[in-house]
Formats: sequence, structure tokens, C-alpha cells
Amino acid sequence: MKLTDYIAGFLAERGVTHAFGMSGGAAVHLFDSIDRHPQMKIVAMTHEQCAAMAADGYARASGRLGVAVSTSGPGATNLLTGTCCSYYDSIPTLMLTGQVATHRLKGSRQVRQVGFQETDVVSIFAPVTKYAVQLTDASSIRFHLEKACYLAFAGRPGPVLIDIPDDLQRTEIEPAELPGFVPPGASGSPVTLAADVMSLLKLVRSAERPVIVLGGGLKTPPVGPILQECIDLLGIPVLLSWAAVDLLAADHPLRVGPFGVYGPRAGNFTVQNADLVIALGTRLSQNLTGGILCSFARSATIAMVDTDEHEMSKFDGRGIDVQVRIRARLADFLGALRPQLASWPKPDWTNWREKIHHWQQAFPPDASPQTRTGQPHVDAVEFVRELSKVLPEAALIYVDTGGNLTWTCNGLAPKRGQSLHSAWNHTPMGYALPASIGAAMFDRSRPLTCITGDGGLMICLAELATIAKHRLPVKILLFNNHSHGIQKQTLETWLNGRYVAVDPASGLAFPDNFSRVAEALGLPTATIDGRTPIASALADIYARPGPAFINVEINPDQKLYPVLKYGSALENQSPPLDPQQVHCEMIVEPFSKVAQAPVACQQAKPGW
Ligand SMILES: Cc1ncc(C[n+]2csc(CCOP(=O)(O)OP(=O)(O)O)c2C)c(N)n1
Ligand SMILES: [Mg+2]
Repeated sequence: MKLTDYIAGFLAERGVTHAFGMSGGAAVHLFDSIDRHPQMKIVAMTHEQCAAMAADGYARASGRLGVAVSTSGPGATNLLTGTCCSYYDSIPTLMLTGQVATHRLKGSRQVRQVGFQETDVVSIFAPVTKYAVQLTDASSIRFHLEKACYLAFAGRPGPVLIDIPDDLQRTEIEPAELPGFVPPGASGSPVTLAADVMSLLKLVRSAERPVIVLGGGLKTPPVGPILQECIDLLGIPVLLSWAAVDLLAADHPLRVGPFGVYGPRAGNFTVQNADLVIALGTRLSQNLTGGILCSFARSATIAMVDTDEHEMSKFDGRGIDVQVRIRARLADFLGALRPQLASWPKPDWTNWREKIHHWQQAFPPDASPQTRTGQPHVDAVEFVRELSKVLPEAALIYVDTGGNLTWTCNGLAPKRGQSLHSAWNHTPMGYALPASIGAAMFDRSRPLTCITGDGGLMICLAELATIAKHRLPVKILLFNNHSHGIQKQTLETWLNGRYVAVDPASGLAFPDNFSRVAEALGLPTATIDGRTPIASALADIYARPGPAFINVEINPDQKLYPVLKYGSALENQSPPLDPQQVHCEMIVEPFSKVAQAPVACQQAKPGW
């Protein structure tokens, strides 16, 4: 059997239905074998970056291995940004890169290249993959494929790469004679986990103001309905990182919502005044804690549950004291927690929940500072609110980065069964469109929405043609604010609003009319602006099958409010509230920059 036929069969056996890529001299056998396999299809993309992102989007939607294929040299290096998305968000993907033939590899020779388009792919990808290997011997293909697939899903999942010289791709192999990979035995003791859970519950029982923070780790791999069962039984209010906003439906009584640097004020008051923070599958990134680490949840005992111990020890000596560290896969942790909650007397946290409810009422999401009456613009906050009402059950949403991500994550009111994905930690512009292609290829029956900014769209514009060619049922909502909106705001904050390369007036080249571009690439289009009733326009769009490109004219002056400026604690976002009001809302002592270390250990004010 030809080696690349073996690869196609191996992947198909593991449920992989599509591989995304662009062909090239060093990848023709990979493409040919995958295309010939009856259970697999090659999806031709317009850029390898988009192929890697489509593979990532496919993996997020399906739970299966996402596969991207490229030729050597530029094809392989183009896969890098998408591979980073999978690495930082723990998504199982496999990059298959063609390489020059073995006898053309430079080996130890002190030259830059011998073979045409030769590149040291393994060294480039090693820091952002769990396994990156070049095939040097055809008979080791089974071993490397099995090891790579095992590692992609094991522990903290992530991307893997196999670089395959052209001559080895064509080699005839005897599958029955190939040595395999033996995965290591299971580690970690269930006895320790049960004990850890018990001591955590002891802390919970004595807490007055506990919160749970859910993170993206609960999706990679997905933990399933046991999460909500545990939340319901515990009765603790739940905060969400953006990667987890879809993990609890908007109407769930314990859902507080997101928090952080761009978080709503209600979430920030909640986390800052908690006396116990239980972080499940979130690394508590700086976008959640703010830059001054010792100001974060400063009266709380911090407990973290993570499969990666380094995520819990990274705060040591840096201002956040993670007092409880449980190293476990989230599914195992919840599996150990659930039985202990069966006869668990829920403490009474009514006061705490009422206080949170008060913050939610007192601080609704901040809308645009400019009224849209008489303006041909849509308010992004209002648009996301209307979109939430229209989005069907089981909707799958991919969102890009910038203002459009912020408005979506803060404003979306997810229904049970809906999923929201983005490249949360690498956050490249131009992710959402190719990722939604990956998801749509896996399941065309699931209603799919892609939300992107005009800047992000420009990076992957050509993929509109891929959507049109396959008539993928993706509703593309372009949040068109005629600028890199988030960057404009950054320049207003740091450089007195002197714009450079953030809108057409300061150097960006944008088409005057995105809809005409989308039409030219084969998509039906519509526009929603300030004169259009949003609800009925959206209802109409979602009632029609197939793809659609919707140009949404967002107010170019709309800001991302509230936001945390560097140097402030999470409760002091901009635009600033009256300091007296903040003082009244806070249960814990105000944060003092002057006396940072002692303040980090201060106790809560009594009576709240
Ligand atoms: C590949 C890449 N380049 C640069 C950035 C930095 N960056 C983040 S958001 C942004 C502007 C995004 O503009 P747009 O897509 O229009 O989103 P908006 O903020 O206007 O909604 C930039 C330049 C990035 N995240 N990714
Ligand atoms: Mg924009």
C-alpha cells in the first residue's frame, strides 16, 4: 500500500471526514490519497492559514481531530498562525506537511536550503505543537501517526505535526508489519481526587461569597451535562470567561456572566468581592484578572482545577496566591464531585445572590455613547441583543477578534445547546470565517453564524468564495465599523487619539462596499443599518437556507465600554463611576496601589 493511502485510511478510521489544505509539489500524494478515500474529502482552501484555522474550527465543532495539509516551505509556514490557535486553546489538530525528498534535505550541511522550498518545519513548529516530527523512515509512519493522535487528545489537548518527505509519501509499505505506539498507562489516583474534592467542599461550606469561574478547558474536551448538574447542586453563582459564555444558558439563575478587562461591571464587582473563587478550566488570563494581579479577588481564597499544573503555579510570587490546586482533567474532577453533592446541604447564600442581582440591575451593558437616531448606524450592543433572540437553538457561532468579539461575548444571551467559538488566546484577525468553514463541512445541518469585523474579513476575504462554492449554510455578519475599531480606541487611550493605520483616513485600504465584493465572490447579500428594523431583518435572513453575507453598519464611534485601563483594579473601569458609588458598592476594602502587598491580604469590610 502507498504510504499516503495508509495515512488516509488511518484518519478515516478515527472518524476524520475532511482535511483542509492547498496543494503543492511536495503534497500531491497526500492530496491524492485523501481525495481517493471514500470516507474522506479534501477541502481546497485559498490560503494555508485558513486551512489550519478550518481544521481548528472543525475540531471545535466535532470533537474530532482537525486535519490540515500543505506543501513544504511556504505552504507549511502559512499553517503556523492557525496551529498557534489550536495550541493556545488546546484543540486537537494534525498538520500534515509535505517536505522535499529525503536525498534533498540539507541535513547537517551548513547551508540554508538544498531542496527547492526546503524549510526546517519541525523546528519552527516545535514550540507550538505537542509533537512535531519528520518522517525519516517509511516503516515508522504507523508509530508516528498513533503517537501524534494520542498526544493530540491526551491530557491537555493540542496540535501535532508530521512532516513527510515526498519520496516517503510514495513508498510502498506493508501495514501489517508496521510497529505501533503503546500509550503510557493512566496516571493520577482517584483516591487523592476524592480527598481534594472533600477539602474544597469544606471551604465552600464556610464561604460567604463564593463564585465559580468557568473556562474554555471545560470544552477541550467537553465535559457534558455533569457540569450543570454540579452547578445546580452547589448553588454557587457562576462567572464565565469569554471562552465559556456558552456553557451556561443566559436564563440560568446562577449565571452572572462574563467579567474582566472588557467585562461588564456586574461581573467585575462580583469577582472582586468574592471570598472564594473556584476556577474550573480557566488559566485566569490577564484579560480576566487585570494587570495588577494582587488587586484581583483580593479577599478571596483562590482554588484552581486544571489538567496543567503549570497554569496553577505560574502565579507564585506574582500577586495571586492559588491556595488550592487540584490537578485533574475537568471531567474527572466533576466525576469525583458529583457523588459528594448527592446529600450535600446547600449553604444559604441568599444575601450574596441578591447583591449580585443588584449589580446586574444597576450596571446594564454600556451602549454606544452616540444615539443612533437619525444616523445610518446600528448600535452593536443592541444588535447582539436582537441577534440572541433570533439565533436558533443549536446555533453554532464563530466570532473573530476586536470590538465585534467584545460586543458578542458580553452581550450574547446563549440558549441551551448553542455554542460560541473563537481563537480565544491567540486571537488572530481572520479566524472566524475559515473556522466556520471547517465547522460547516462537518455538519451542514447545524445553523452557523460567523461574526467578523471589517479588518478581520480583509485577512481572509477570499474564503467567501469557498463558502459560496460549497453553498455552506453560514450567515456571515460583518460588523462594519469602517475601521479597526478596537485599535482606534487603544490609540485614543495611549496616543491622544492620533490614528495610524486604523481606518481609511489613516491609511487602511478597505473596499467602499463590502457587499459588492461578496456578491462578486458569489454570495447573496443584505445590509442592516440604522434605518432597518433589526429583529425582522434578522428573522428574514435566518429563515432562508444557504449562505448569506450581511453588512451591518456599526457606529464607527462606538466604544468598548466599560474597559479597564492599566493600573486599575477590576472594579475601577472606564469611564469611571463616581468614586463614592464604587466605595458603596464594594464589600472589600478599596485597593491601594501604594501598599500593594498588605492590601492583597486584606479582609472584607464587615456588613454589606
Ligand atoms: C493577525 C492580527 N494582526 C493584528 C492584530 C491586532 N488587532 C487586534 S483587533 C484589531 C483590529 C480589528 O479590526 P476589525 O476586525 O475591524 O474589528 P473591530 O474592532 O473594528 O470590531 C487589530 C489590528 C490581531 N489580533 N491579529
Ligand atoms: Mg472594524
